[in-house]
Amino acid sequence: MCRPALTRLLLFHLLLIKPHIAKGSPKECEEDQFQCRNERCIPSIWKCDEDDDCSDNSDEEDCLQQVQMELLVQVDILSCNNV
Ligand SMILES: [Ca+2]
Repeated sequence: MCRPALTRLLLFHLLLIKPHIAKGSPKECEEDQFQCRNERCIPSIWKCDEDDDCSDNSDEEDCLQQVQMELLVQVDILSCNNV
């Protein structure tokens, strides 16, 4: 069965459970910096560059979420095309 609506609902939930992506905590870091989970500050451009700049890999973890969401969209498309 092709259920793209269900997949979109799933994507919506994924966005809801990761609210800190858009929060951009200005606590200690500059505006153009990303704050790691260990409170370290790195330049935003170091985020999602497949290199562990935070030493706890938190600058790369949000990227995995994006990849997962892109995969879900692809599965959505593929499952509809293959029916
Ligand atoms: Ca990085």
